[in-house]
Parts: sequence; structure tokens; C-alpha cells
Amino acid sequence: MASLFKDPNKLSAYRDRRFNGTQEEFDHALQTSTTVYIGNMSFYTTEEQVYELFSRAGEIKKIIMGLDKNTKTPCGFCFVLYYSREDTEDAVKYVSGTILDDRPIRVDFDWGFQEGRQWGRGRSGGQVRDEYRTDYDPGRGGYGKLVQKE
Ligand code: GTA
Repeated sequence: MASLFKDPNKLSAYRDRRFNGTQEEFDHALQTSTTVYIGNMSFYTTEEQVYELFSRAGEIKKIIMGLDKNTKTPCGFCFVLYYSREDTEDAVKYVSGTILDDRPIRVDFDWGFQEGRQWGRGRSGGQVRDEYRTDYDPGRGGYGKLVQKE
């Protein structure tokens, strides 16, 4: 079956500022990689739950939970590594937007996991988005970190 993801510019809106290469190399990585990033997860969602849901798209090679770099506890994202590109595309097509622990999760193509990418990059240890948001989100530690400091 022909891929539904033909335009490399539409594969992901996210650009990793720490990717060490050209835009062409980044686009190529997104087109060929067998890794997806999962965002908007609850801090309480377990690796077992991720395994259960993402196995529906295909056989999983590895799951890497995103961790707060200070507390070393889950901070609301993860990477799922598949064996095949078709399964990777199916995860983006069919699992993105589904509900996990009462939250719509976001599944995004990823350029590939490297050691260090499992840690939140926010100043407080978690994800950058949890620094700035102003809503109260009980599944992600309550208010954003900057609001908590006020
Ligand atoms: N494939 O969408 C993604 C993605 N995200 C959001 C993070 N990662 C992603 N990978 C893919 N797709 O390995 C990966 C990162 C890293 C790990 C943790 O997850 O590559 P992080 O979330 O802590 O930090 O990463 P990151 O990605 O460097 O954050 P970034 O891009 O600055 O900001 C993410 C979001 O935070 C923005 O889209 C915006 O909504 C919000 N934000 C950032 N800065 C501000 C600001 N100044 N004010 C308000 N909001 C802000």
C-alpha cells in the first residue's frame, strides 16, 4: 500500500532544536524512522499501558518513558520504537488522538531516539510546555511551573 505520508514537510510540526544536522537530514530521518513520540500523557500512565495501546499498531521493539531530570519520575511523554516503518505510520494514523488515561494523546513521527532525549528539557526538570502553561492540569502536576512559583 502506498504511504499516505508523501510530503516530508507535513510529517511533523515539531523541529528538535538539538538535532545535529541539516533540515534535509532531519526530513529524511522523519521519513524513514521507526520511532514515534507520544505527547500529552498523564504523569501517572505506565509503560505497561503504553505497551498495551501501541501494540495495536504493531510489534514494539522498545519503549522509553520521558522522565523529569530531577525527580527521575515520568513527566508526560515517551518514545515508542517499532521494527517496521508501516507499523510506525499506523501508530501516527490510528493511535494519535485516542484517549489514554482520560487524555487525548498526540503521536508524532520522531527523528530517532538518542541517549539523553528521555529527559525533560524544562528548567524545572519536566517538559518545556509544563513551564509555561497557565491551566490547572491534575494529570500533569497541577499548574505550570512558572505559575506555581508566583
Ligand atoms: N518528535 O512534538 C514533539 C516533541 N516535543 C514537544 C518534545 N519532544 C518531541 N519530539 C517529537 N515531537 O527529546 C522531545 C524532545 C526531547 C523530549 C523532551 O521530548 O526532542 P521537551 O518537551 O522538554 O523540550 O523535550 P523541547 O521539545 O525542546 O521543547 P520546545 O520545543 O522548546 O517547546 C515545546 C512546547 O512548549 C512548544 O510547542 C510550546 O507549546 C511550549 N513553549 C516553549 N517555549 C515557550 C514559551 N517561551 N512560552 C510559552 N510556551 C512555550
